[in-house]
Amino acid sequence: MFIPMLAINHLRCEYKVNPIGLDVKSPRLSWQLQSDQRNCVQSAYQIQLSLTDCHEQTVWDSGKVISDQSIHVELAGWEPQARTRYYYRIRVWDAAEEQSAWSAAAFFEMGLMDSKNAWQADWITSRPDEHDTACPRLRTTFELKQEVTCARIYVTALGLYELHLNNKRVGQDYFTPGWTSYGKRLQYRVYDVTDLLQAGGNILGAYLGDGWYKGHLGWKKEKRIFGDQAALLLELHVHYADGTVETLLSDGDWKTASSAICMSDIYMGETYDARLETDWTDNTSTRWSPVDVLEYTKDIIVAQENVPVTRVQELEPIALITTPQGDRVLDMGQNMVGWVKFNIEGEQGHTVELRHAEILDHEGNFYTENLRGAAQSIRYTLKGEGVESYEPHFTFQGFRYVKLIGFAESINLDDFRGVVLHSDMERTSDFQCSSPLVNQLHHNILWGQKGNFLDVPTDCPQRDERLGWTGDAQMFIRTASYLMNTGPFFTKWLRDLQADQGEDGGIPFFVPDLRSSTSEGWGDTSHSSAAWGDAAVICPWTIYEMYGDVRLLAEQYDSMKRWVHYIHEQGNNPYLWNTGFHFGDWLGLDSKPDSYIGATDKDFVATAFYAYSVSLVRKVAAVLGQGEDEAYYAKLHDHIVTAFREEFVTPAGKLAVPTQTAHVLALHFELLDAKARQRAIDQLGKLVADAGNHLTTGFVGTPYLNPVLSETGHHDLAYTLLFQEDYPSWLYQVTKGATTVWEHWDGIKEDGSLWSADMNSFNHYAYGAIGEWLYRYVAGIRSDEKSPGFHVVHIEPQPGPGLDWVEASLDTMYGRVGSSWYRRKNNEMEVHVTIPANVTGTVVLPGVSLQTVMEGGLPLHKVPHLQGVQTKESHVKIDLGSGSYHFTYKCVEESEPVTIK
Ligand code: RAM
Repeated sequence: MFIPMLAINHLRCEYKVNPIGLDVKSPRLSWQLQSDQRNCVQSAYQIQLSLTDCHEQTVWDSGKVISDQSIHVELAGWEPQARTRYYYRIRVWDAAEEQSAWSAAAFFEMGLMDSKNAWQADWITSRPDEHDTACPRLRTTFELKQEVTCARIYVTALGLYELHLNNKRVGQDYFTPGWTSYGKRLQYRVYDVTDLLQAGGNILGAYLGDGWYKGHLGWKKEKRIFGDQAALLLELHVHYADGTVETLLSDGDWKTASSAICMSDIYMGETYDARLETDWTDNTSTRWSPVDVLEYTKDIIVAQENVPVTRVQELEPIALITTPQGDRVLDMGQNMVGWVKFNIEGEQGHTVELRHAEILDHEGNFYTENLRGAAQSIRYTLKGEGVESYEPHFTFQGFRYVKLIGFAESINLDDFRGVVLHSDMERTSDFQCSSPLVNQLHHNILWGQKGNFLDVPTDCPQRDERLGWTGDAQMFIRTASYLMNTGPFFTKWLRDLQADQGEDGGIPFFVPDLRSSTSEGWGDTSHSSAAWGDAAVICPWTIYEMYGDVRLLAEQYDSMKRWVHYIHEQGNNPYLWNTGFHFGDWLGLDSKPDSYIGATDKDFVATAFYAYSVSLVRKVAAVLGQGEDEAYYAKLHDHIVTAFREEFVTPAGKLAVPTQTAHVLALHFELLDAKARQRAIDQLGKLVADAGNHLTTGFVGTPYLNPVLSETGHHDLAYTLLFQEDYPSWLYQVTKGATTVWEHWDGIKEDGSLWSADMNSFNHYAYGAIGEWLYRYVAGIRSDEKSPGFHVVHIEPQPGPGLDWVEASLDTMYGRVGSSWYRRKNNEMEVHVTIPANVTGTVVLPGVSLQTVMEGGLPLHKVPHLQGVQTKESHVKIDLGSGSYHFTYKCVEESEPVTIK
């Protein structure tokens, strides 16, 4: 096949492939260059927009723009029209002025644009009745007058909706319109329904579910947190061949009826009576009554921001177990999030039930105590008409095991499938190494993300919690952003965080916040814990570093400033944070008995994060060109660091808080002077050694522990921690058969007993933050904050004891970065590196003398454009342009002197 030398592909608009329903004033385009040459950089680009995919009618042409920018390119100076689809194509020039062909056309389609004022439809609802948990149906019928060229539905709901047009489900997304801070922001979605319409009569209907809006939410057994009436808002715009447009609106003419979904609740599960199923067209056995029009604001409606939740994969059960207690239980082989779909045949009126659990207990029995108030139960009553297929609608379960109740004697595993649902983020990386246990850990981290990125980053997906805990999100965001493209996911969530931020700048414990609407409120201590509230700063900064998203920084800048200002105002010392409630080093192993809060002094944690957040806000000010702010935050940071040292470092330079987490934070956030820093480095090594080369850290210390050890000359110790298999360690749970990451280091104890059921999730991603270390240190793929989004990439593989090889890749916005290393016999190393086109970078080869480095079989100095430098640490640093490189060299023994060039 002929491959052109320079080509353009991977076209994205606002991170997305052909998005429909954008309400962005200047949409941003991203593309990737493909070249068979090394050192390919873009010198110019041209973008053309057209109303057709064959580009015969250009509506906007950027002309040739001299720029190397190929991600988030704003279509500046051009204004999109509402409800219009634009096709775009791109071509580029490289440094040698070689021109690519035009890319294939991609498109983006605008939404309502002025969503506040654009809605003509009414909110409609079914009359509340005593069957409050049942899911009503709403429907309308209409005639099409002539041939249709295209049709769109614009829709949202209070609660959740599932649309059907002419008896076919509309769209492939679930849990729509997603979970936002409902009182302040509600997303609408756009569907292209051209192909679902039919000539003549049509029927359009929706199921409404309680969802997060009015179902159970939070651990206080509360419901109706955001409202008590589910409702639908919908517009269908039909474009006819003669150029006219007809609009069908949700209004008082719609009809409502009950449905076969008798109960559906995020935590509780679903009750479905198939005997009550009727066709959308049925008028004989279904009693359709008029809907109510509901007065509810439309001012808060915004276009869909996140990628949708979809069915991402299906799992086959691996076994049917009969437990000692006699239960029949399916084993899905994986702790997963979604639901089970099944086929069943039986008598009319017979009810079966599926219960869901994450684990079996010590004796092998079905265990649900850790679910607390979440029933996770599916009940299905058969209609008795041959094989019936069923899956739930507005609920999801976190489970590996499924207890089957009321099913026939013989069970066929083929009748059951686990449907995995989560926000449909692009998978962006791979990591394999010579240790099967570490590979399983990586797998578990990935599944932690799958299970907990269902529209909102949640702490856990199974018990009566499933909330957007801010602390957990900031701990895991960098790992998450290696594993998948989280740009749109966090863009949406951060807008909710900003919406829920207090007037004083405080940040709720979880976002969306449940406080505002509850009767009792969530108490005084419901917001602004150190390391939790700092998500306001850490999350946008991480998205900036990983995807180069300056717009998000600009959008969140005010919120970040308000957060650090909030801290500044606490207590009577503006440079320390020593008041208020904090989760501290949550679940640290050095906690007092009966406490969840680790031993690290809470004021220490709070002040350390204060300093860190201010240091990031200073960087953001610099990126945004806010010079005065930058100077202000630099000064503020100096003051905090000084106060921190006075308070927490002895005059002799010893950290006054003697925990692993304290040392990790002080080092990672660079809070110490040179003398104290060295003491802290040494002391951290000692603290880990004193704990028998084990960690004692909780949620706050753990994410930074191995990165800090690797950065401070304790890299081998980081590997030692990684490879521990006994409690407490990452691999302990792997050896216990975990398929996701646990909330506690000892969720299941050595003797098989369990951590207290009141808080024992087996799918909590916080400790999965070690994933970042695997990519950033072990494989060594690092971004450069000065050229974010991996426009400059640094590859610094760091082999260590216990691994013979690693193969890793990361699909950045620019294309695939690869880093693999292999330890061969006789101290030989092989390092394979790939840098995508329009990216430059460096590779640092550890423990090597420059003279021995070969690339592609040639000594380095004979390879055109490659120059290595020997650094002090017996590393060789080589500047690289794009391309694939194959380095081989002989490792220098630690003791061997290296000549520095
Ligand atoms: C637990 C949550 C979460 C944590 C908070 C403090 O209930 O599961 O992980 O952030 O507590």
